[in-house]
Amino acid sequence: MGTPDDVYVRRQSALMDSFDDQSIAIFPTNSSMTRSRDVHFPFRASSDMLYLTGCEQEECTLVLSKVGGVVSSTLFVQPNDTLQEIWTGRRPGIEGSRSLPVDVVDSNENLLDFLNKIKDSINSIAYVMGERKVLDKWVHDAVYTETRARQKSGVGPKRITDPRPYLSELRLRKDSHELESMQKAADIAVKAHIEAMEKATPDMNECEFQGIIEGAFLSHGSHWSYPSIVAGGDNATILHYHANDAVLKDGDLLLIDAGCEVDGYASDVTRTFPVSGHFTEPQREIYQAVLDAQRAAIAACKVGEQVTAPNDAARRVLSEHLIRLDVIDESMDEPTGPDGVGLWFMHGIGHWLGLDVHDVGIYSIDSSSRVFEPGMVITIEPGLYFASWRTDVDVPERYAGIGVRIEDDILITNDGPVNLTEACPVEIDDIEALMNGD
Ligand SMILES: [Mn+2]
Repeated sequence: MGTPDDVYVRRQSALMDSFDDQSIAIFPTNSSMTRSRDVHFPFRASSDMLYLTGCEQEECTLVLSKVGGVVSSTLFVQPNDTLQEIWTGRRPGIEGSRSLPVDVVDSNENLLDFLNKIKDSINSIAYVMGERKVLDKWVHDAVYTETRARQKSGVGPKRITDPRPYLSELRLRKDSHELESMQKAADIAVKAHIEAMEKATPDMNECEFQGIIEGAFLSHGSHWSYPSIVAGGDNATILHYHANDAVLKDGDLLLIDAGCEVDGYASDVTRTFPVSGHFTEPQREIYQAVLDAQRAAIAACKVGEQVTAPNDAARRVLSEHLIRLDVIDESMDEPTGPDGVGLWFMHGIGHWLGLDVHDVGIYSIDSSSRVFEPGMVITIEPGLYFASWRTDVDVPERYAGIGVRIEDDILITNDGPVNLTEACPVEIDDIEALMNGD
């Protein structure tokens, strides 16, 4: 990872600026999870740990403290254990972790001793209860147990605070190092989607496309950042479709929503294209509506603009198209509302993107929309879905079985929106040209 140590140290200090003096913040990384019996899910360190230290190890805990205005950091890691390492792989251990951007590296065995030693000198603990049992107990006891010393002198922590709102605000605005990783993740995802378009033919199974996409991720040293959605025909109208096992027919559209991860940072891209290489007229009409809506939404991703602006812009454009296409009645009160556009575009316009695919950060402050600031990254992903099997509403015959979503990753800058995934073809002509080798 190309992030210099001082950047991590600055992030640690910025976080501790949120807390009073004489406080600590404790961040255990994720626990390794069992899939079944002896098999574990692939480990992925918690995003907060990656953000604050870049440490990808299992079973470690970061303790940040601020006493007398001085911020210090201690990282507790798994010590070396030859017998364990023969089975599960080499561990950096304490020596091998000294290059990490913290003041002190210590063994997990010493974590509770360390905490007990500093306990009486602190007033508050920032920690997310429930993250790790042994820490839950220590934090609870440290704050609530009335020792004799405490009864006499009142020493020790009195408050548990939630560090997440503060950390979320920091993580929401990406620095140049984070953006470098995000651009790499975007570039790999673009390559994967292009490869899927190039190799598409009717009669392929959705799983074959999943293989192409995820194979491209792996061969570029990456892996998916969320399970890929590979949905042909009517399946594209299921928003979180994961079966990925149907055979595509000539004339079907294929929706692929797939992104990958670099240094923990996610990309999130959706493209919809005809497996035959040619859009039919009805597919063109719906696709162009979604594309125009996406363009309008991206244009609204400007510094100082409310974060609700892209959604409003997309719904306005979709309503114009759907009125023209006779899907929505022109005379209705609220064509952009739930009984108009909302019947066919039922999800949000997008979400923050970063170390998490649905990244941290609130969208409104004091119940009004927050505004875009430089360094924020948001996905813009309008869609239209005409599920032929829907019975709650009359699905227009002409569009039954068509599901289209187009999604790109947009960085907010002072010079306007920057599309990190722009290199992925999106215009009808460009997609058809690519698929037909023109
Ligand atoms: Mn998304």
